[in-house]
Amino acid sequence: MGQNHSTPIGALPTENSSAQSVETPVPNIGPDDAVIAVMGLTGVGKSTFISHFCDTAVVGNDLESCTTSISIHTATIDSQTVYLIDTPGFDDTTRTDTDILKEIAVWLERSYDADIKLAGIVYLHRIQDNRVGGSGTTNLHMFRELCGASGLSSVVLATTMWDALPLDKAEARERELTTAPELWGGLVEHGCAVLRQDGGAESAARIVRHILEQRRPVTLQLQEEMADGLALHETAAGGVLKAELEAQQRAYEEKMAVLEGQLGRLAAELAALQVAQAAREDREREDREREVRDSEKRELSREEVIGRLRLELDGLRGEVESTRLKQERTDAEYRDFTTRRGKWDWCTVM
Ligand SMILES: Nc1nc2c(ncn2[C@@H]2O[C@H](COP(=O)(O)OP(=O)(O)OP(=O)(O)O)[C@@H](O)[C@H]2O)c(=O)[nH]1
Ligand SMILES: [Mg+2]
Repeated sequence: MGQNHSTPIGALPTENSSAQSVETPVPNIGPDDAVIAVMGLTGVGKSTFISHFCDTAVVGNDLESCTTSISIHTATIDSQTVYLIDTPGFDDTTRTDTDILKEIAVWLERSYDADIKLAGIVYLHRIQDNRVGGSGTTNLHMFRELCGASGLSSVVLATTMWDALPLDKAEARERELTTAPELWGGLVEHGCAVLRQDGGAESAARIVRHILEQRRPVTLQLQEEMADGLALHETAAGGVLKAELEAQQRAYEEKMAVLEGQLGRLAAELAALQVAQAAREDREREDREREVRDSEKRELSREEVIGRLRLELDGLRGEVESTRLKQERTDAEYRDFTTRRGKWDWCTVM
């Protein structure tokens, strides 16, 4: 493995490639050189795989998709020049699978036009992802259609991250992967080799050598379809993604209908609550008004009582006054009587 360099082709158009110029779509590849594409979901270790041969590959972290456009990395393996094509991973955190397939398809179309044949494809998969669900299944299906039946024999399915699992578990997952028809079983039947990327540069070299030894340059089904003038969405691989998108669209629409139903029910409940709230506020307002009226009434009756009491008091005062007058009169009469009695005493006849 000697002189290495990469040729980024970030300027590649993602649509209608023939209408745009591309700075350096592919290096000057000779008939004895080998071109190997490395594909798979995002984060499976594609750039890491290439970095075992060239220091030009940019490895990402576990959280975000790293490789955003196709780049070509040149390495010399067993005295042979090998061009390793790093591809953006499917199931990207920021781009759709259709967008990524477009980018790969444009590159494949251009290399086909330039009469460059792939020596093979390394399709990487993390061994801990034994359940290839959702986007993984779609990607696998799309990959199968991208290669076509004859292209599959030039594919190595390689599992990465063996250090992330105990060996017995990793081996059990590998068995499940390679035998389940909906996983790799069907691909293996069509001639895909299954190898382990479990030993860094050593196992990576083993995988590349396996492809080089096949000496079976391949034209992929997608390349043939596009050469026949099909648009990407009319190709089998594009059709898989289109069907997936349509299924997703239907699922979204169904979910939307359910959500809209829930929204309608909630809106009706809210309207009923608002009516009840308004009625309660009306009642409370009426209660408050009644209370004010009652208290006014109470105020009134208190004034009446006070007036009555005043009258009674006045009556009593009158009575007291007349009693006092009577008393004074009585006192005066008494005094008068006493005086007169004294006189009478004095006049008593002996
Ligand atoms: N433990 C372990 N980590 C690995 C292995 N291979 C890759 N990684 C780590 O996985 C992360 C993603 O690796 P990349 O090589 O960037 O993955 P990629 O497939 O190129 O990802 P995209 O460019 O986003 O499509 C990095 O942190 C790597 O260090 C492996 O075999 N074992
Ligand atoms: Mg990468």
